[in-house]
Amino acid sequence: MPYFSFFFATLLLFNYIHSAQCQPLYFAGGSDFKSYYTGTKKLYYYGLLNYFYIDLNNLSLDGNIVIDSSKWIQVTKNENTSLANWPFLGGISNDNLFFAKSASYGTSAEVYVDTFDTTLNQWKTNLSLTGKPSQSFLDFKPWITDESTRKAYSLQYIPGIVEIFDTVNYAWTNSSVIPQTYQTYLNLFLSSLYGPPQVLLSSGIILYFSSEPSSSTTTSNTTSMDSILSYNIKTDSWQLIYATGQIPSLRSDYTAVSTFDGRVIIYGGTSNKLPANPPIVVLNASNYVWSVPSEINSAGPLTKHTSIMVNNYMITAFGN
Ligand SMILES: *[C@@H]1O[C@H](CO)[C@@H](O)[C@H](O)[C@H]1NC(C)=O
Ligand SMILES: *[C@@H]1O[C@H](CO)[C@@H](O)[C@H](O)[C@H]1NC(C)=O
Ligand SMILES: *[C@@H]1O[C@H](CO)[C@@H](O)[C@H](O)[C@H]1NC(C)=O
Ligand SMILES: *[C@@H]1O[C@H](CO)[C@@H](O)[C@H](O)[C@H]1NC(C)=O
Ligand SMILES: *[C@@H]1O[C@H](CO)[C@@H](O)[C@H](O)[C@H]1NC(C)=O
Ligand SMILES: CC(=O)N[C@H]1CO[C@H](CO)[C@@H](O)[C@@H]1O
Repeated sequence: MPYFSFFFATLLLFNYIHSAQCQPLYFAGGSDFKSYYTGTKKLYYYGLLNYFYIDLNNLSLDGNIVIDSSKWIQVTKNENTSLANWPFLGGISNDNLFFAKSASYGTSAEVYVDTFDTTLNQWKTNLSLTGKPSQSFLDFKPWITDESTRKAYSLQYIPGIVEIFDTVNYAWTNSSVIPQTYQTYLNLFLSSLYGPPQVLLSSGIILYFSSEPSSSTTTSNTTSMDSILSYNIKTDSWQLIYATGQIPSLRSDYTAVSTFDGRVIIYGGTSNKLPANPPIVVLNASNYVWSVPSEINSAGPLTKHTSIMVNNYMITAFGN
């Protein structure tokens, strides 16, 4: 399958600063960095201690390139901005990053949202919001944005709903509750503290991928990624999808991205304390068949990294 090399190129970001820093234990797990590709062709990396971007307007991605920290353009954090672990993209031009934070866990009484406008380089703190998220909103759970409606989605374990934030009107809503019959699977999709890895397909379906339990106290009956929880943002409905083909083993700390031609690439992670093998597996999102591509210039295993699609390239950075 030589076509695959077209879709997969690794952009190595050598990180001189980050490795010298010690992240607080609290935030261990998952990738310390999240990546965002804005409507203005800037690639943002957000970590709790480091926030910068790379301007891709003048950068050719054809071929493996190394971008050292001299090409990182640092963003100044606002002292009053919340340290949200998982920002999300949004705004009219999809060039704003949003930071939703709850003042104390397990209550929605004080959830506030800050935003950074990447075009104006401007922070706005404590936006005025309509509505609020559900009772047990956990602000470190992943978000995914629909760049056509500018709404962002975050799956929450309790009560088993998706919180929806309209990034133009600053309004909270929520999905229907996951049907009782799928509740037993919820553990599997949310057993990784910082998960689940997720993609939004152009059809409006969010796929949530299962993860290996991150602690020994959680057990799962499944050892493969054959079942995929899906939420349709257009019909507000849930479905459990059974995938076939070369089903990958259950893993943790991997990344999932969707390509423009309807495939999902999962990459890296850890399985049973070893590098997940094979490191790259592709899901055809039309028929839900997994396959293992043959790679050219394999990037090898990686875990706790961040990946994002930029045009036809999956750009992976950080991790170990
Ligand atoms: C892109 O490259 C052109 C020509 O080299 C230069 O004039 C321009 O300032 C660059 N833009 C950015 C954003 O670096
Ligand atoms: C942070 O908040 C304080 C108190 O409201 C204010 O004086 C200060 O200007 C704010 N800093 C920034 C960078 O907005
Ligand atoms: C946000 O603003 C509200 C009032 O609009 C205020 O009660 C609350 O304390 C503010 N929160 C933060 C974290 O600044
Ligand atoms: C997992 O296995 C246990 C014990 O074998 C069983 O009680 C439980 O119902 C199973 N869970 C699922 C989701 O199949
Ligand atoms: C994905 O599945 C669809 C529907 O079965 C099929 O038409 C298409 O060829 C498949 N794509 C690849 C790359 O195998
Ligand atoms: C858990 C929760 O907050 N559920 C809410 C979801 O939104 C509907 C209205 O659309 C509310 O009635 C629910 O209470």
